[in-house]
Amino acid sequence: YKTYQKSRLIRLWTHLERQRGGGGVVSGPGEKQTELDRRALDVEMKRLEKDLEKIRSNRTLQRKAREKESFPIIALVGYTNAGKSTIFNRLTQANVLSKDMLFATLDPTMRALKLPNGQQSIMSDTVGFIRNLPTELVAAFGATLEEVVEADIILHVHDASSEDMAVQHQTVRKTLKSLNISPESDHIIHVYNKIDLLRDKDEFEFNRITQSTRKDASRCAISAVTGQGVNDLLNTIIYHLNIGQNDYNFSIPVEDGKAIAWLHANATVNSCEYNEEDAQVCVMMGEAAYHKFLKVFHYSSSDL
Ligand SMILES: Nc1nc2c(ncn2[C@@H]2O[C@H](COP(=O)(O)OP(=O)(O)O)[C@@H](O)[C@H]2O)c(=O)[nH]1
Ligand SMILES: [Mg+2]
Repeated sequence: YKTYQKSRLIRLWTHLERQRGGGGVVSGPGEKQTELDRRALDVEMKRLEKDLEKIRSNRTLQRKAREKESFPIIALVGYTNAGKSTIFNRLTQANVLSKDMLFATLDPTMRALKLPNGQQSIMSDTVGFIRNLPTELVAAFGATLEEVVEADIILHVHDASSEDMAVQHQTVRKTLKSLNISPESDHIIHVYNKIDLLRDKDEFEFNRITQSTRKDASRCAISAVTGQGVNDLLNTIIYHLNIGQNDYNFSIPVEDGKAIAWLHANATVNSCEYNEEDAQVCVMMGEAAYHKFLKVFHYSSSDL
C-alpha cells in the first residue's frame, strides 16, 4: 500500500513539475497553489521515506526474533493480480497472533500460519513482480523482497486463467534470478491459482494443469476463492518443510520450560515423558532447527 501511495505521489509530482512549465517568473494564484502542493508533497514524501525506514528496522527486529524461534518462512511471489493476497488472506485469517509473535503484528504482510500438522510458520505476502519496474520503486521493493530471499519455501503463484501466464512466468523467473534465487530451486512450489475460472474457460488447459500437478510434488492447482485444492497445497507445504528431517532425543531438566516449549513450537514432538528431574523429549526436525536449538539452549541430542 505504501509502495502504491509512493508511486502515486511520484506520478503526481512529475505532473506538477510539467504543469509549472518552462521557466520564467509566473505569478498569480495558480503558481502559489502549486508551490503549496509541492511543499505538502515534499513533507508527505519525507514521511513516507521515514515509514519505509521504520519498516526496514522492524524487519531487522523481526528477523532477529525469527532466528531465535526459527519459524520457517513461506513467501508468496508472482505476477501482479495472480492472487497472492487472496491466498495469503485465505490461509492466514484463521490464525490468531500470539503475544510472543510481536513481529508479526508490526507488518501487515507477515502473518502466522499454523499448518494442519501443528507446525508454526510465517507467511509473507509480497508486491507483485511486474515488467519494467520503475527505478524509484526498487528501494521500496527491496524491503519486502528480503523475505523472499530468506524464505524456506517460495510459493510461486500463477494466474492459470490468464492468457499471459507464460510471459508472466518469465518475468517472475527473471526477478527471482535478480535476487540470486534459482528459478529451478527445489524450495519453489508452483501454485496454479484461479482454476475455478480456468475450468469454465478452457477445459483442455484445466485438465492439463490439474493432471500435471497430480504427478508432481512441486505443483498445486487451487482456487483461492472457492478453496478447492487448498488442503492439497497445505500438505505440499508440510511435505517440503519436512524434507531432511531427523529424529532427535533430548534430556531436559524440567525447570527449563523454555527449551521444552521451543521444541513444541518448532519441532514435531513424537513423545515427551517427564521423570522426576528431566523430560525425555523425542522430536523430529530439520538439521538447521537442531543447530538453532543447540545454539540457544545448549542441549545436544543423545543417541536413541
Ligand atoms: N475467480 C477467482 N478469482 C481470484 C482467485 N484468486 C484471486 N482472484 C481474484 O484476482 C484478483 C487479484 O487477486 P489478488 O490476491 O489481489 O492478487 P495479487 O496481486 O497477486 O495479490 C482479485 O480480484 C481476486 O479476487 C481465484 O482463485 N479465483
Ligand atoms: Mg497483492
